[in-house]
Amino acid sequence: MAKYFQEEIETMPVEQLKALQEEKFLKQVKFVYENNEYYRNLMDEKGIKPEDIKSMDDIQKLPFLTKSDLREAYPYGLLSKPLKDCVRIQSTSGTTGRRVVAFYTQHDLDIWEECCARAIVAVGGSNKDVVQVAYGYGLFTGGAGLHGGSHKVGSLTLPMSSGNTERQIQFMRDLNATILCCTPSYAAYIGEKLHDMGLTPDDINLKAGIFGAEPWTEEMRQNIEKSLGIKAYDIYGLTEISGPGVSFECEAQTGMHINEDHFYAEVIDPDTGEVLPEGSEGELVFTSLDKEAFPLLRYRTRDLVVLKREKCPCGRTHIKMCKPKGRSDDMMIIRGVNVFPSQIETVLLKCGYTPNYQILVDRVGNEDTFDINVELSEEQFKKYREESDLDAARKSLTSAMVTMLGIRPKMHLLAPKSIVRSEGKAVRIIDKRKLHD
Ligand code: DLL
Repeated sequence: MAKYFQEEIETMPVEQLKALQEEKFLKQVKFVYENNEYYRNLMDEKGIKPEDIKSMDDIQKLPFLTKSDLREAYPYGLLSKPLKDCVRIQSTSGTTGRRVVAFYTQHDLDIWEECCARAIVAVGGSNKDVVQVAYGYGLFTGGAGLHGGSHKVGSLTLPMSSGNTERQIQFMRDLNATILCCTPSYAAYIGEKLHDMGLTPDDINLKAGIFGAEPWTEEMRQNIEKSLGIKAYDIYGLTEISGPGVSFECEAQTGMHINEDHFYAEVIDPDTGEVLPEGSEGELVFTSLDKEAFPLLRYRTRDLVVLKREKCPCGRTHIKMCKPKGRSDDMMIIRGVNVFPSQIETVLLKCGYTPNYQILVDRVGNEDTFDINVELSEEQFKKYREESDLDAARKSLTSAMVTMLGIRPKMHLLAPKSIVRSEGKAVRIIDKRKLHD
């Protein structure tokens, strides 16, 4: 079975890969300057002409682009091709402010789908597989991206979209799905539902899952692998840069290979914008290298990662990024302490709790309140019959949280099934302080 979708590119010697990136980058800058007024103005303001960009290192002369720039340019401001050459629109979910709309030419779609195809082949997918796509279809890129990738691989594609979980399981069984694609929180829910239906992993044929679109921890990976009897792989991407498949995990499951022939990655200090050396944690910045409709130069993702180029047992040479710790704007500052939802997830799962939780932050007077609701499993619920047992469990979980976070949350242990399940990206944080500001 093929190990790679595009072997030559995926295993290209690093020096050659870097030369390819540089060649494409110089062309991309020129293309953008010539075809996009917004960029031309931005570069003119800085006094930079495409001729000043002579090597990959010169990227540092270019200004960063942020989400608010994209919102300002909505909808057509960053389009670099005439609309008649575009064939697709996708969009971010736009929970805060205006949506970002991304445009694709056929060439852009091909690149994007090839990146997703690489991810599917990396988890052992081939034309013998049945790929169940349970990411949402529509403006969200999850469904469309993995769907297109599955077609490119030649797998039998099951376009379920998200939701209707019992039907997902029925189709999964009846049609022998072997690879499941959805968000990790939805995968956890499917695993739970399988159990509730009296079924076990032996009743399904899945071997792997490609899960992304939201942060998830190693503990969550183990939980999903066990409940579905599969190997769970991470996939990362963002609408602005194309969608899923900007990077993906291979069999090593130790970080995601960035598709460097299409996307150039930098890590910067989010406060100063300084480019950090490989191995440092910082904000991920992407430059597209060969996009047509919606090329972006130095786009700040707000995702916090570490990049590492190391010899990978899978044979791929492309640099790896660690699991994003979360967006810099997902980080909560509670009573002056930085808190990430992923830290809370780690503690919960390590202590044997379910991945069904919600974080509630508010401000009363001048003080932050910090509550975590976590659901008990049926077994725990039965076990903790006495209030004193429940109290002891709550105390021990609280102290594990204090050790991890450095501050004390108020823990609430809830009855099974009391937190709404997610079929897409889970909403983990309710920060009411934002309403007061
Ligand atoms: O979430 C694209 C996608 C779809 C990726 C399906 C993977 C699978 P957006 O809706 O534009 O696009 O959201 C992008 O989601 O900047 C990250 O903050 C977060 N994100 C995406 N993948 C991961 C991941 C899609 N594997 C934003 N781990 C990104 C952590 C992720 N966060």
